[in-house]
Amino acid sequence: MARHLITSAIPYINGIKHLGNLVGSQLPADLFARYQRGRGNEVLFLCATDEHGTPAELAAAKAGKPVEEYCAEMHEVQAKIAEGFRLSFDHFGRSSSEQNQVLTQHFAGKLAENDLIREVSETQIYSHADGRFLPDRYIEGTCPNCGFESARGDQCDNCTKQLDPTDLINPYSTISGSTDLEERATKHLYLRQSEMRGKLAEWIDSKSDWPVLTTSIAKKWLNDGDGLQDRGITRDLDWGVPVKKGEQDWPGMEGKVFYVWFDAPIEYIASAQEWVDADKGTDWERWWRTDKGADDVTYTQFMGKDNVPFHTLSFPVTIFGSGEPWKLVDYIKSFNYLNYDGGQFSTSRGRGVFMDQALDLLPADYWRWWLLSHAPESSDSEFTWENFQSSVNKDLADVLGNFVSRVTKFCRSKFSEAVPEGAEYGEEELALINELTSRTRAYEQHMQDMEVRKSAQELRAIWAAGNEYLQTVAPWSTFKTDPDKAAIQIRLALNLIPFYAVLSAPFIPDASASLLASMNVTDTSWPEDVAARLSALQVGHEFTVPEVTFRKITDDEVTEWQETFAGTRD
Ligand code: B3M
Ligand code: ZN
Repeated sequence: MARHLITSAIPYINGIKHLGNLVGSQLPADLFARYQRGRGNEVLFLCATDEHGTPAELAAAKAGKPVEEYCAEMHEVQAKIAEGFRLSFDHFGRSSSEQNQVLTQHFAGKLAENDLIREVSETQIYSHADGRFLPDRYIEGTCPNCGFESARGDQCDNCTKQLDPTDLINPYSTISGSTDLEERATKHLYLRQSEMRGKLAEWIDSKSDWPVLTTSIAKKWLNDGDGLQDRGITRDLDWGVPVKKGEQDWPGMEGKVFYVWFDAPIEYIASAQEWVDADKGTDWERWWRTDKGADDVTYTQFMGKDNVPFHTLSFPVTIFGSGEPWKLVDYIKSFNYLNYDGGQFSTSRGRGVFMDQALDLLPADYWRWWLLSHAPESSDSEFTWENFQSSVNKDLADVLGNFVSRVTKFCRSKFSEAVPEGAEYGEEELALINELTSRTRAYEQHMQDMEVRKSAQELRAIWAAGNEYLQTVAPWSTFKTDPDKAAIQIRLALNLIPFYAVLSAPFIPDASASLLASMNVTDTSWPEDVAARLSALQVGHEFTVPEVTFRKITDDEVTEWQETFAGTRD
């Protein structure tokens, strides 16, 4: 049995995420986790909320709440929505946990011991209007790399370059908008990333099987003259992990916290500790320490492309630099952006569909199917309501849903709600079984390779093959002249339903469970032997005709939803 450690980028705590965020990390990670569990492998699937830094402070201030309280509430909100989308995390942790605090301070201590941290006296931006230092996201300005005019203090959204606030041209405070800023002296810790250039390059070069999107971004920043500059890892904020060297105080660093991007990836590890402390598991080191059993773990990370530099450069520096046997990522699956109807999703302008709103409109499976089958893998992709309507109506309602409904209703009306008696499968049946065997093997390969769109295409073809078979053999006509033969055709078609349910479970888990329940089937094991599975339902096996599996989306709904989500949410 293989062992898979799977993490999704941990979403910021400030507000509810949109569908573009979902499809860029959590959802494909869930697909892969469900698939690996389906294959009988051992899986630890972790996520968390990313609770530190200025975004959290700003959002709490806007909500008029103390930041601890705001984070605790928003964590519950995000956890509930994740459950609504059936994201099957083994644990959904919090980067503000005690476990992460201790571990973050531990890593900082090790890095200091290994001479990978230096103290720097530097100038930082002080805002007269706001009466405070302005760290990263409290400042915006023009990107020195690409000229983008609203680059944030820590990263340019346009070219993904990691920045320091003082790099920005024409900076202004995002709190007050003031440009009355002054550079003042203060002391900070820097991670000596540049020391690791050789080691990182060697590591990235050894990953020839990684998606080009991942390695091209990593190599770009690695080879770019200043892409791997030493990075400030402390901030003048109240909210965050207090700067310490292991358990010891760090002279001169009083009142400072670690930068959010330093502690956030460490939460991947801390989340496993939280999982044990919550009594959901027993041994987290077995997943994370190569000296304690994690050497046979395959670790896969899922994230949007803007997060790639932090996972291919900064976090590996923390891991390598600790000199301790932590499990290093084996595969990074990254995604481009999903756009919304001719533009970008915008959290601030409420443009596009947010996770809570989506679930108010339709059940999770509808969204899961569309998002995964249109995952922005090789390029950015776009959500439009027409495209969503057409995918749902064709793939889910016409192909899968209609197949199930026709077969079960026909059986009930001509035979009974049980598998009818009949002779052996004939040529047409065996041909379909052959086709499905080879398609299932192709599907498995795509799922294993995390080729999300190709997997969806193959699954759709598997559903369609059943429909085509039904269309060709036409049991409703056969029945008039040869009821025995119609019984065979229906028996195979009935067997296809639980087979489809098991194969489709990673994409549409709720529909899968309800199809299995209607078919009275409890065997959810993977169909290694397709032929055997397609004759598993015995003559006389009872079922009930399922409720409508997927309904169609109407033109009126499309019109209404287009208006509703054009950008008004406050
Ligand atoms: N919270 C950014 C994001 O949600 C950031 C990811 C952290 S992964 C350690 O896209
Ligand atoms: Zn830029």
